[in-house]
Amino acid sequence: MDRLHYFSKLCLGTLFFSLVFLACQPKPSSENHSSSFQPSPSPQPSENSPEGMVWIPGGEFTMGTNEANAYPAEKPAVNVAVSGFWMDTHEVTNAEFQKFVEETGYVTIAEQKPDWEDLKKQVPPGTPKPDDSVLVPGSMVFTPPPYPVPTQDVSLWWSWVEGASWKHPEGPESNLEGRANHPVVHIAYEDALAYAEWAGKRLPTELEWEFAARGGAKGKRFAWGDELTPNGTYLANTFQGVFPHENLESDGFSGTSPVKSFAPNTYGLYDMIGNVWELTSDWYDALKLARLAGEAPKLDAGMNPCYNPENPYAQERVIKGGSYLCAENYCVNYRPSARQGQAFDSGTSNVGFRLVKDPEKKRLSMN
Ligand SMILES: [Ca+2]
Ligand SMILES: [Ca+2]
Repeated sequence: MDRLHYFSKLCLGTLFFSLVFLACQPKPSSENHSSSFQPSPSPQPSENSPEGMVWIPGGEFTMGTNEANAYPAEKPAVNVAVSGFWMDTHEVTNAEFQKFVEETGYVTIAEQKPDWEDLKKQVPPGTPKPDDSVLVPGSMVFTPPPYPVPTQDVSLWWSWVEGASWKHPEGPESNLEGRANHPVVHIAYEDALAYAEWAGKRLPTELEWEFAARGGAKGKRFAWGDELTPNGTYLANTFQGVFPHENLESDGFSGTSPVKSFAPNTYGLYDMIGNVWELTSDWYDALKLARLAGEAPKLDAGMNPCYNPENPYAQERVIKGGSYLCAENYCVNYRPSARQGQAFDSGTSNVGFRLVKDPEKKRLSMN
């Protein structure tokens, strides 16, 4: 669910919703985020560790899974490799994002009035302009129903909330009091890029993110092993109970949690699994693993790098790691192989990001 989804629904009614969604997004520029094959791990550079970052050595690893009950887009498991890089130990927090906004005056997508001139380029010609009263700044907020609902219809627990933004995660009446160290949310891809430029870092590729999340373990279902809660210990902020109405908070948190509330992985990375989904720089391609394994045609230059059979024309970036909303009875996305598409122009209350940085030598050679 994203804002174009929402406006389409308002403008045209549900009858036309699917058609609008299918035709609404611009074709992205072609990008290649595939890794250069480099089988050996890279030793930590002699340069000083950037503050708040750890060295991820890279190397060859098995991406994806052959698990029978995993989603098709996570299959098959395939050997790939990434070069070493620095990575933030935790998700970007509200305090960090606030510093960026104070220094730059940046205004996020969710805080801006949607521009019909922009939106109409993404819907079929002749689509009527929605009423100005609905073209207002806002974002998608998880709004749990008080009773069990069918889990096929995400609109039963996602609501467009006017005035919701990173500063007001649940809407205008909410604020960040007591949440300085929680991950920032309601961040669209463009917002994350702006922050990254300010911070002198970049978003990780999907391969880099999955390599880092696995912490060097091979073929494990979860980032820490094969059990979700070994010896009854919660190792990530996910959703316990029956999604979406019954949040038991057995892990101690109903929504986002302060970063570093759970044990880090072997690389010293916190909350790679759970808390908030994390944006990567890759376009979402449901056949990515199959293409890497040679089981689906490779994408040629000039072809649309996005492919989502559920939304064939959607333009989405890959998000990884699942969130505080991932439940055993619903999405089960708290695994390193899990991957999902997120509309490039939308944030939600359960998506954030962390950044990476190349070692000095690579940065110099890139300039
Ligand atoms: Ca939780
Ligand atoms: Ca996370």
